[in-house]
Amino acid sequence: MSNEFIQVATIAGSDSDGSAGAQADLHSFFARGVYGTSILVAAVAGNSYAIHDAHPFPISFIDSEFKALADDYQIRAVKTGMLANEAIINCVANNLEKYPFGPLILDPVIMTKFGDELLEPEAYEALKNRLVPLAEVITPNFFEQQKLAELKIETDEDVIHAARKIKKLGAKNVIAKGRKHAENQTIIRDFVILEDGSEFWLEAPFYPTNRINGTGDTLSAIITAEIAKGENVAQAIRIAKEQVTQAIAHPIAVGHKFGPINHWQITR
Ligand code: PXL
Repeated sequence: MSNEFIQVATIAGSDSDGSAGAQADLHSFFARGVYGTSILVAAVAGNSYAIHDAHPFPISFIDSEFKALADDYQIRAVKTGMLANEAIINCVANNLEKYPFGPLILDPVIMTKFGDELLEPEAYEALKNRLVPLAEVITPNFFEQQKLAELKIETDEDVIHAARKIKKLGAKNVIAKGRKHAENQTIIRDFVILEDGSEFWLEAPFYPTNRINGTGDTLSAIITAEIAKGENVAQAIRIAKEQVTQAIAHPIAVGHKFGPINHWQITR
């Protein structure tokens, strides 16, 4: 009786302006009708201009957060966001190996699309060796594809090559998120490889707006919610992509520069 309502967790940093990180994840979980918990591993002082400061939390405290949830709640799927450093990655991997939190949706946050670093370079190996092999789904952006696959990406063929390399690192399903790279571009394409080896491009219109903070966080959070509800991975990815597109298509006026996407557009 006590844990029938579907529960999920985000393991992430707090973003003070609410546009990304744990805050965006919790908005997304709420919007898709699942109960969201949050294991915070760091806090960021950010606004729509930039990230101005960041502090990782103590490992013993992160362990306590895992234990508190594991002792009482039944987490059916879990996602990660900003993990800041190697010690936190190892702590998260240890706890995910210890507690049954369900499938892991790994948003391998290394750098934001605006170029802010959210993971120390010394931690890349731990990310690859400890967390990628645990991932049911991994959602690298352009920078993260280059770092994880250790290659420079210029063409569609490079994206395909990188995604295949990342799958070989042990992630079951890969979404290599696309980016805008040409002035006249009207479509953004993500490349997907599913566990069974099937591959496809997922397309969405490009909207010329600065209000795109939290796009990747929201995509991976919605995938987490849908997988917790029992959707298959391919359908979870399609739902997430559609919902995020709506949240970008109808911007809200918050902040002066790179504002948040609109989570009120995410429907159940
Ligand atoms: O969107 C990436 C991201 C993740 N987590 C935190 C952030 C950001 C971007 O600003 O602040 C805490």
